[in-house]
Amino acid sequence: MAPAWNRTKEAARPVGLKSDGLRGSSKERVVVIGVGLKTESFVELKESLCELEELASAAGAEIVGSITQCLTQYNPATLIGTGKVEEIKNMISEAQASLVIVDHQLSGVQARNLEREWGVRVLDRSQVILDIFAMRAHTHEGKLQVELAQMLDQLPRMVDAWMGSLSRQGGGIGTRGPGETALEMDRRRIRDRMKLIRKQLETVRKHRSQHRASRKRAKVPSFAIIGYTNSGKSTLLNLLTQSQVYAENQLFATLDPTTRKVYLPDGNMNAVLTDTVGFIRKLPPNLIEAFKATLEESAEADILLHVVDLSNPSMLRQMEVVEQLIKEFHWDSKPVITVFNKIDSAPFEKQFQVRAFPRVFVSAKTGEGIDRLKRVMAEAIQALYQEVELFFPKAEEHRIFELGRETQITRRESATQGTVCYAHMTPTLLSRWKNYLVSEESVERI
Ligand SMILES: Nc1nc2c(ncn2[C@@H]2O[C@H](COP(=O)(O)OP(=O)(O)OP(=O)(O)O)[C@@H](O)[C@H]2O)c(=O)[nH]1
Ligand SMILES: [Mg+2]
Repeated sequence: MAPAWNRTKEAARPVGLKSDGLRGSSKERVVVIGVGLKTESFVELKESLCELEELASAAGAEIVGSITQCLTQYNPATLIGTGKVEEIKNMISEAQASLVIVDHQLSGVQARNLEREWGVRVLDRSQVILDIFAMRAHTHEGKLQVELAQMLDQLPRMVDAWMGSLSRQGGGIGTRGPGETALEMDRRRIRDRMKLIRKQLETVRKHRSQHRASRKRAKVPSFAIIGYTNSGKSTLLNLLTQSQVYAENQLFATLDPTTRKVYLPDGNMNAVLTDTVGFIRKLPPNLIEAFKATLEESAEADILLHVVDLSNPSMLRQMEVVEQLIKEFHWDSKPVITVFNKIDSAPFEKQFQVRAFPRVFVSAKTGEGIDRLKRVMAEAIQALYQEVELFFPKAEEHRIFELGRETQITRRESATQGTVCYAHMTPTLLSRWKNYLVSEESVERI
């Protein structure tokens, strides 16, 4: 079987682990390797490796060996040191493994060199995550996004591996020819397909944004449920909205966003709640890029509900990972309610370990704490809207009609140069209308 980085035709299907019997009876025997620098935290390396084992199991593997190495610097040819390569070779043959997964990004050259040394397939963490995503993608949109992520992942690896083989031949004369053409053809085919997928995804994005716009016109506040994978996001959505979306004890059970109405009796108001794909440490950047349409659902939400698994021993690190991604996605201007879930299976003292505010402790399984969560959500909506003053010069007064469709205009006053409007705004809305905000300079124009 061709290595993952070279299996261009299978892009739409799982590329990493066996796509046939693995998810049935015969499990692939896998050795996992944790790699880090000596300057980095060993605890983090171990936690990440445990997570990789879970990921591999989720992809249908049986872990038959696990090993770590802390290096002063990475080896460009094999990532890990030559002694370790030898040690792992023995481990593979003793454990009769057929696949090795490295908990670190591998270049095409490194993957190919290691495959040669060990005589088995070698994958990295990103490829396993992509593999799980490929397995879980059921909708047309989900499948397209996974395929795009896999292609984005493959392209540099192909070039990388090819360049590696050229350098071993010494480069220059004799290195050009049909091989290069084949690589070019493969790359061109992938690029053409990527172009097509991107076009199709653009249509999906447009469709979604029209939906969101109509919700905005109806002035329905929105919440996005985000958090580490398996923290209980979908279970919470089901409880809050009496829905039946798929929730299971597995990593990345949810891929596609689901939006449902939630009624908050305390504030006597409606809101919408969106559940999306979970996060994980070392989330492959290609996945983030490919899942733009999905992530936009959260990006457009007024308030974030960050669901944290209080019973997980790595809870604090998981929170850090999510908080870091919130920053990376530029969602940090949004209000966040931290929802500590699974209180039914966490020791009570754990509730004193956390510092986030505002926060709510719940069990999405038993329903404990849900009424308080709804109250906090209603308060957050009320706090969301601030009244701002906007000035529209005469030439742009037509935009007041548009504003009125998006939010409530409480007052209008005619001025010599245009119109002043007072309107209720959420931070998301405000960022779109900021050019009209009354500032010191605009006071002079009014
Ligand atoms: N004990 C306990 N288990 C819970 C609670 N909430 C969710 N779970 C369990 O946690 C597992 C994951 O739940 P999901 O709702 O699928 O988690 P998720 O965050 O949507 O996960 P992904 O979609 O995979 O990212 C399931 O087995 C749930 O039954 C809770 O409050 N207490
Ligand atoms: Mg889910």
